[in-house]
Amino acid sequence: SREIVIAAAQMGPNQRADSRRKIVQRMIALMEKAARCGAQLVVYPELALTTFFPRWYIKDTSEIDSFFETEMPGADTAPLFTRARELGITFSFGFAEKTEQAGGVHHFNTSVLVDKNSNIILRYRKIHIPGHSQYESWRPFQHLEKFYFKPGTEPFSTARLFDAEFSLAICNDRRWPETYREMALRGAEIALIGYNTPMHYAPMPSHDHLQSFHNHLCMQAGAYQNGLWVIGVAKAGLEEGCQLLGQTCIIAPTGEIAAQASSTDDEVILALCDIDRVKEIRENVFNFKHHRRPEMYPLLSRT
Ligand code: ING
Repeated sequence: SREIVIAAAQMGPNQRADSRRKIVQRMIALMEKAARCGAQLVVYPELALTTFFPRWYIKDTSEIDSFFETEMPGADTAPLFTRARELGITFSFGFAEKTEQAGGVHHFNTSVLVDKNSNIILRYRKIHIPGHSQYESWRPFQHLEKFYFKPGTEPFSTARLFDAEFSLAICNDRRWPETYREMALRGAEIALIGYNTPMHYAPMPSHDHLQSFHNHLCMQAGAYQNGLWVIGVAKAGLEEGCQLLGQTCIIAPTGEIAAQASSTDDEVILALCDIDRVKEIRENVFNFKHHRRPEMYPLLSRT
């Protein structure tokens, strides 16, 4: 069977003053711990290299740019790629990406999957950008992802690693059922999803106590309804005064939580993932070919 030891490397808070170098050192320590435990793949959170800066309205463009990577790997991230090569570890992490494309400069909320030879075999740019695009004074903190990031222009895609099909998603993507269905219809077997989720959701404070329930509800449902392994990895803890949800987890295609973090700090959790278990779902209850009726869902992919 196709068994892979997958580690989720939950990260505690990245404070605004934390240097890339210091954060990358923490990521390397997590990778070394995971490697000691037999991990073959290490999954990090969304925006792993910086604090969650969309919580502020920053006007100064040079300060904004200080949160973005213009090359991957760059000087600050090269040590992570080097250490991974030495350990023979594949990994995935999220970061703010500034790129020159088609004559323009674009800013994306990006994640990559890197093989053990430091090749970036999959690059994903966040499709579902939550929050708002203008400063809103009523909020205790902002969620200005629509101000800082351009939505991804490529659909979800897959890459092959360890004889299995991987797909990437980021944070808010995990709340949308379309994310998992599109991935599964494209043959994905494992979804790697980093997130930065505040415990306080300003537009609906009465839902604050539901943040961890909704976090697992979405990913467990996505896993079960599409026969996917889902690795959900948090940046957690009190980050610049904002409490971020932890609850990092590795979810089997049955929807069961196979491993879960129990802190809101840097923490490695692992599971021995038998990828062939996706068949338990894909060849039975959610056998798309035999049971799915796309002709009866005409509105589902209508723009
Ligand atoms: N953060 C949050 C998320 O989707 C959010 C935004 C929080 C939306 C709570 C709805 C409810 O987890 C990011 N970065 O998408």
